[in-house]
This record gives sequence, C-alpha cells and structure tokens, in this order.
Amino acid sequence: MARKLTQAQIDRYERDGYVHPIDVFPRDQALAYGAALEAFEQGHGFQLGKGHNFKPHLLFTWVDAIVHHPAVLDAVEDLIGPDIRLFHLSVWPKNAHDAAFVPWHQDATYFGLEPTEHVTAWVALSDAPIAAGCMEVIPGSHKKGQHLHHVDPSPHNLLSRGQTMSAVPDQPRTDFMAVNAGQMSLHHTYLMHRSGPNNTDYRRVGLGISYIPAHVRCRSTTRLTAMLVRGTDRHGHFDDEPRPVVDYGDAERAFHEKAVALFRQSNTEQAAQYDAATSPASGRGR
Ligand SMILES: O=C(O)CCC(=O)C(=O)O
Repeated sequence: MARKLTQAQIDRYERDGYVHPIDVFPRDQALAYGAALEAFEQGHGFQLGKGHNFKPHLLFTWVDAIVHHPAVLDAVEDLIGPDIRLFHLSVWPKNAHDAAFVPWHQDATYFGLEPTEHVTAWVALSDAPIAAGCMEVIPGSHKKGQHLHHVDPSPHNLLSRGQTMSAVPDQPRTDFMAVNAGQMSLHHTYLMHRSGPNNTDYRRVGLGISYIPAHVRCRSTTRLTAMLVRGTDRHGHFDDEPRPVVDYGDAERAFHEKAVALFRQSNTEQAAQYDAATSPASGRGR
C-alpha cells in the first residue's frame, strides 16, 4: 500500500516520468525556509546559486529537515522503495527578471548511476508558476533512455557543466510542472526537461533533491558520500554523510567542502567518459 501518492499518481509517474503538484508543508513554512536561505545569503555576502548551490543539506538544519520530511520521503518511497539515499541536492534560485535558464537536459547525464533508478524531488520555497520559470517537461521521454548532450557556453545556463541536449524532438508536446510554495514535483532521471527565465517580480527558489534506492551505485572510481535518509543500506556503495547539528558550523563546513569536491571530481570523470564515448572517433557522434 502506498504511503503518500495515490495509485493514479504512481501510474502517471510510470507513464509520463513525472508527477505534480504534491503538498509537502504549509505555504508559510516554505516561505520561512526561503527567508532562512536569504538571511544566510545576506549575512555572508553570496547567493546559493551556481557554484555555491550543491549539497546544502550538509550545512543547514532546516535543509536537513526538508530532505527528511515524511511527506517528501513517503512519496519518494512510493516510487523507489524503502531504503533511500540522498545522492545529491542543488538549490535552484532565479532572481526576479533573471535571464537565467535551464536548457533541455536529463538529470542522469553525468551522474554515472547504475542502475539508473533515481528520482528528483523539486521542493518549492517560493511559488513557481510558468511566469517564474518552472520546469517544462516532455511527457513519456524518460522511456527512451540516455540522449546525447553537448556543452552550451551561455553564461545564463544554470547547469553546472552547461550540458544541453543535442537533439530535442521537433515541436514536442510539453507540460509545465508549476508548483506553489510548500509543494513539490517528482521526476525521473531520464525525463527531458528545461526551464525558462523568471519574468516575475519575485525570486523563484526550489531545492532539487536527488534520491536513489540504496542498491544503486555510482560508476566513478571516486568514492562518493551520500546520506542514508530512510531504511537500511545492505550494499555499502557510498560513505555516510553526517546530519548537520549547527547551521554552517565548522565541522559541517569541513565535511561539506570534502563531499562537494568528491562530487565534482566524479562529475568530471563521468563527463570525460561521456565525451570519449560520444566523440566522432567513437562512431556515435555528438
Ligand atoms: O529549477 C529549475 O529550473 C531546473 C531544475 C532541474 O532541472 C532539476 O531539478 O532537475
């Protein structure tokens, strides 16, 4: 019996590769989390945007509370089972009238996960309607596996490596995963998706939380850390991540720095392998 999602939502995820909106916590609570993020940014003089947006669940107790929230984990469990690791987390801010965008891509591209069982929970800390640049998806595209990506050098591309899909189906039928503050969407690692600029007067912010079942491993030679957020792990593919006790404490920052460096190293390794496998010399082209 499912814990949070209805059977219709589970079926929709299987068929379309995504499901939304799912209520997680009250709107006021979500806005308070957003305010905590902005208070930190103001106090430290930088934004948790590109270059500073990885793995904040290791730094802040309020992010830790979100990634362990029963409403999030119950829905994730309905899709990937009871033994769950948090593989990665990115903050996705788009400032008011920001040109920043996310091009068509698949989350699986440089993660190197095997098998590719991975779901992204995008938890909204502000409203994220179409006008604010919510995610746009191609329903059912998760069924066709990995597609070719190349690097798009645009400074407004929010993806860490600028990866963008090389060929998107002509005039695809798309849908928008609009969510309000306190709601989330869930999408499959192979789902083709993108998001446009924020044309509103407010900042749009969400947390993209990558959950995997504990039996999934990363192919990289770099051994990564990942937090066990529910259940047990009988596989040992990752080193454990400790939960933060003090917001932005010394121990929290030291571990976070190490974990992010390992993640980036793995990402570089995966990107190099991907480029080699898809170069013209490989016969697959790009
Ligand atoms: O926040 C966005 O606009 C894009 C997020 C995204 O691509 C993801 O969470 O996979």
